[in-house]
Amino acid sequence: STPYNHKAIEKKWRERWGQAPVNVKEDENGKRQKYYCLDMFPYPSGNGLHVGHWRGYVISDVWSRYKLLQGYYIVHPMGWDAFGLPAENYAIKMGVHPAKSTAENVENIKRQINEIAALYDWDMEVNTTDPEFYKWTQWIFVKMFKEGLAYEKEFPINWCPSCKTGLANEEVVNGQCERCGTEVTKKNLRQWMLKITAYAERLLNDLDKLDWPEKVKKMQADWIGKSYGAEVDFPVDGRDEKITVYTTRPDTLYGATFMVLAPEHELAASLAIPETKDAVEKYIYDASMKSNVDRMQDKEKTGVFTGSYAVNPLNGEKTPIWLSDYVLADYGTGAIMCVPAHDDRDFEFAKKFGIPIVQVIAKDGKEIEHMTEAYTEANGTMINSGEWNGMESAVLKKEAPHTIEERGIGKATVNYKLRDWVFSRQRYWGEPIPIIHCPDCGAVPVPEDELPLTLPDVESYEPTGTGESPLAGIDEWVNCKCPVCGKPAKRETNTMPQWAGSSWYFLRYVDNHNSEALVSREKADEMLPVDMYIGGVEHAVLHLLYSRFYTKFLCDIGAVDFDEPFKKLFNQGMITGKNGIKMSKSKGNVVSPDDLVRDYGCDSLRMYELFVGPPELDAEWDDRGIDGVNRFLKRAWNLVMDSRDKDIKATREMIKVRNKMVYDITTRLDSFSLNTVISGFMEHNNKLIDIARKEGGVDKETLSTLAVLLAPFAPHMGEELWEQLGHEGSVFHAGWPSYDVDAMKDDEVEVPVQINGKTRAVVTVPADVSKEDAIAAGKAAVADKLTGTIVKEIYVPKKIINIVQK
Ligand code: ANZ
Ligand code: ZN
Repeated sequence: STPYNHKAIEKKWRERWGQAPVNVKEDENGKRQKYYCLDMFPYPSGNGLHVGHWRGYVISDVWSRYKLLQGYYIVHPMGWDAFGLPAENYAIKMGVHPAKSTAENVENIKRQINEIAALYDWDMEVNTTDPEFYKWTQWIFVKMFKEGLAYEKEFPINWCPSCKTGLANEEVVNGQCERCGTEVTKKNLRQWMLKITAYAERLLNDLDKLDWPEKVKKMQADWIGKSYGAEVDFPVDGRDEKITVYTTRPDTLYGATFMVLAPEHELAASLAIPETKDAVEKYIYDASMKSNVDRMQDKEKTGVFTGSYAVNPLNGEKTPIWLSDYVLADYGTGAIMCVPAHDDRDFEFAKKFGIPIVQVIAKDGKEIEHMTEAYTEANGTMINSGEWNGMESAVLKKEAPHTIEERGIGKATVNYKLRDWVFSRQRYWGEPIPIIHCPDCGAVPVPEDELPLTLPDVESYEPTGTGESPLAGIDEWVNCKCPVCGKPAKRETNTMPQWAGSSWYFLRYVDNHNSEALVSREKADEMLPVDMYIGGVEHAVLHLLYSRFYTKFLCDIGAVDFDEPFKKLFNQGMITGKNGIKMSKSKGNVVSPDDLVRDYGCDSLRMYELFVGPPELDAEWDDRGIDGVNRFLKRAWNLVMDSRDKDIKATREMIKVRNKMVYDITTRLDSFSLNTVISGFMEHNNKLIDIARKEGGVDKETLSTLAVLLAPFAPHMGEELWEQLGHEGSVFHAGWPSYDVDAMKDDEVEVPVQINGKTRAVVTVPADVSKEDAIAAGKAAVADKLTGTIVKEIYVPKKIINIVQK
């Protein structure tokens, strides 16, 4: 029969699908329910796709086609996250307008993505740099401004000296710029901020609603970082001011032997006395040059004594006030009470500067004689703590905030680690922030009906490094009229961060040409929210948190009526080059899909992308493995082609393998164990080949079932086999097969059990039972008659069990 010819088959089906798409909203059973399967949309870089990029797209397409076969209508769009640095850097180097290079890259990558044969609906395409798209990115900003959620603030922010732009906290990874890896510094700049902290509690609580990997939920919960504690007021000795500290451990108040203020604390400089003035001022200046991450890292503690004292409000003792950069200005109150006996950082600081250490919690009530490290557990009995002595610290930890409130020396608090989002960038290639600065009216939003505020052309894309974007150099753009009072005013020249468009793009796909609304209610009701989101884990606290925030905001202003964007999330691992090294052009280890598609076909590459390893883990790429997958497809092809015209009647064994195969593929697919789906196919296919050898072929229903099961993975092959087996229409309308658990059971046989040649009992065992198991079953059935010494045990498969005893 004809050998498997991937080129001919794949070409044929691409053309057919072009004429009669398989993803239909309605079929003979009526309207289909929607299923929205979303990929994290790519950045259209000039480097093109490698086999690593294929992985996520293949996973999402397999899932979409599986849902299609289950009877859903699939919403499966694709688009471009195209603002950002790479296009801008290219413009700086080559002098090509980012819009032009972006358009070229989009065209190229689109062609490459189409090689995957995924079900994308290109009518839904969006591009974040399209003014018709970013009109709505700007509209959301204006709405946030009107709700008081977008505001201006001047403070020292994270600054990348290489990208010459400010960064959000989420973009600083291990002290380095998430984009370029340069050490992040600080810069005092006027910023646009988004008040994501207003949503902290909801962002935390609603994690419970989500069918997401626990790991990602935990990362978000930790990033939001809710803690309970207290703010306690310490009067400054001999002055009118008081210092409010934030503590999660008010139970340790009696152990507070000193205080530390962040160098930026408003009282910091004024607490100096003449003898300490110079040292204090120098310390404050030095700290202003360091980044938060540097300050938090486990380096040797530095600090300076101010010369002033505060009074512990519980025991009236005087505690020295220090400055140190391990206390952050923008967390809590920027001032802490230090309990060296029970906090590692305070312990280290006290040791270094010779400050007394007073233990207040004792395990088993015993005080430690020589403390070599802080006792950081919150369990034990209170000591050295006045009226609290003898209490269980765990109990006190809960009660202390309220006690403090009752005594009027502070208040119970809830605190979050989450900070407001630094939302302005001093770069060219981004959405202009639609704000006008008027000398009389202040910051005024661009009227909604004048959006989009388009990004003007500039002569130099080069970041200025002055803290202003290149837009600041275009006078005719900057100078404008105040929309409120009509007086001369100036445009905001900062642009939005890379994340602005990606925080809501998934809403726009379903109504991408709407000029009246971000998305119409009808379209939103019909197709949103996202049922399954597939992408890399690296966005856990960036994009995935920002999108949840945007969706909640849009829900609050009535633009959509759900407040979580992604019901289910799957994070695929990375495909790496040899030795686990990330694939990249600069490392020279990129494997292009083109040759593999040419030599083995799209179907083989799709299946091999899944076969390389558990989809949630990183996997090392090895070209050679694709051969095995290709061989499997050839064997499946030959099996079907050899049996197809023979009209074989189904045997019990064929029915058993068929049901077991449906069961294995379905349950493994449902649990996203995609690599074992592929090995399952190989295994069952081999069984069918063995049966075909014995029986002259395999029945048509079993072969048809194989074609349907294969279709999500190898769609061309699935369609072709389905047609070769004589079926009308697309395999994707065949319905996903079901299985019968009873039919999967092994056959059983009744076997007589003999002792010394005489039948004493009959046992029922699986037809393919092992010798050991058969004899064990036989012996159990005649146990009361086995009185002698057993000298021989015989099992003739399916016929007889014979025990010889003396
Ligand atoms: C006294 C104390 C005793 C503390 C003890 C801890 C252990 P989380 O859980 O992360 O919120 N802290 C407060 N503000 C700070 C700032 N701006 N910079 C650096 N550290 C700060 O941590 C809260 C604890 O971190 C607070 O509780 C405070 O130290 C410190 F045995 O107060 B604790
Ligand atoms: Zn004005």
